[in-house]
Amino acid sequence: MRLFVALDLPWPLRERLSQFAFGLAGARWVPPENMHLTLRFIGEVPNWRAEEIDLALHAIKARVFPLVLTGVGVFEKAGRVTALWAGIERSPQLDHLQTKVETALQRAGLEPERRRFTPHVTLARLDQPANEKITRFMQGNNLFRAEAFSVEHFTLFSSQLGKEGSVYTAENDYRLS
Ligand code: 3AM
Repeated sequence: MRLFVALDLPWPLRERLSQFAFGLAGARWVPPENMHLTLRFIGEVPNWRAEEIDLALHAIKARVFPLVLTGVGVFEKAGRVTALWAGIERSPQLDHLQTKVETALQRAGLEPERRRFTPHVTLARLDQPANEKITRFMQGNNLFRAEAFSVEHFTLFSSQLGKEGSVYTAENDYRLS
């Protein structure tokens, strides 16, 4: 199974995020049902390891906390824009939860994640040099700020590549208290 741990987003927020989509040739906009905030990408694991991961995630104790999406940005690689995303307001509680997830996964036998946690919600994937349309997207939406929502659980998702793109399935939810 190909797995990742993420936060679900409330539907009204997904609908608001889907309004960012605009005509940008070559951009693959994330459909609302696939929107999420990745806490940790895990990758392909055998079923027995997935069960250990599930147990480790169950053992996490953390508090419900509010989260605000704000601003937009891009990821770039080798001079090409690879993703457009909505940003997250700095949240020590989110960092705390992410650290707990990372610790739990290492306890379940995974190698440490070396990349820094850069919380975001991917809006579109693409692969093109920066251009005027992308600059306008950034400038036009940099004041974006959504209403806070309450993070009450986190989720272990599996991901399958279908004909129409990735299909994510919530394998389990882990409640915060
Ligand atoms: O939260 P986002 O959409 O940025 O890009 C994938 C997605 O991130 C990322 O995991 C999330 C759920 O699929 N992802 C996919 N393959 C990856 C890899 N090999 C990866 N992240 C790191 N390494």
